[in-house]
Amino acid sequence: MLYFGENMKRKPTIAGRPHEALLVVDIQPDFLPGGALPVAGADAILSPIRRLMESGRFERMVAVQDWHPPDHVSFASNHPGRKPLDSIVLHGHEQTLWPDHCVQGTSGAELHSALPWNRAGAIIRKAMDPATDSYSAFRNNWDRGGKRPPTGLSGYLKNLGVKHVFICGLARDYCVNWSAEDAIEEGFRVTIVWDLTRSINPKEDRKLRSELSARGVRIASTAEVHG
Ligand code: VGL
Ligand code: ZN
Repeated sequence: MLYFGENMKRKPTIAGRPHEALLVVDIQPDFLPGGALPVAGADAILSPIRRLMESGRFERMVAVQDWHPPDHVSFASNHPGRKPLDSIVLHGHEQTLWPDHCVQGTSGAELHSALPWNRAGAIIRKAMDPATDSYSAFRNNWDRGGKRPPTGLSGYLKNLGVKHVFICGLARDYCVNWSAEDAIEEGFRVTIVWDLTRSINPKEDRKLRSELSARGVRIASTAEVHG
C-alpha cells in the first residue's frame, strides 16, 4: 500500500531549479595528490563537492572526464626529446606537454570514487582525439584544420532548458577556465564555485580571476551557492 499523502510531506530531494546545472570537471585520481598530474590541494575539495552534489541544490549535474588514448598528442612521452611542461606549437597554437594522465580505462582516469556520480545525468568525455587536446568541456582545442569540434554538452544543456551553468572541479586554470569561457560564448550565465576549484599554476590566480570577471563569469563561494 502506498501512502501517497505521506510521501508528499517529505522534503523534496531536488530543489526544482531545472534552469541551473552543476558541471563537476575532471575529478579523477590522476589530478589528485599522488596521481600522474597532481593539482595541489585538490584533495581538500572532494568533501565539499560531495556535500554540494548531495545537498539537493542542483537538479541537474554533469560529470566531465578527461579521457585520453595512450598515443595522445598532449603527452610529452609521445614527443621524443620533450619533457612534461615543455611547450610546443600544435596546429598553430601553443600546447603544453603533460605527463601521461587520464588514459582511457586506467584507474587514474576513473571518476573519483569519493563523489556520488549516480546523481549526474550525463558524463561528458573529452580529449579523446589523439591529435587534439581538449581543456573545455564544450569543445576541443584547435584541430589540424583550425576547427574546435563541439562535445555536445551545449546542446545537451540547452535541450534541457538550462540557462545558468555552475562549474567546480579541476583544474581551475585549464579545464574550468576554458569551460567557463565557452559557456559564456554559448550564451549561458556562468558561475565558478571558486573554493571548489584548484589551479595547476596558482601564481596566476589573481590574473585569472580578473580575466574571468571581465568576460562576464561570476565568481562565487560554496556558501553563496548553497544559500
Ligand atoms: C587538464 C591539463 C591536461 C585539466 C586536463 O583538467 O585541467 N589539465 N588535461
Ligand atoms: Zn588531459
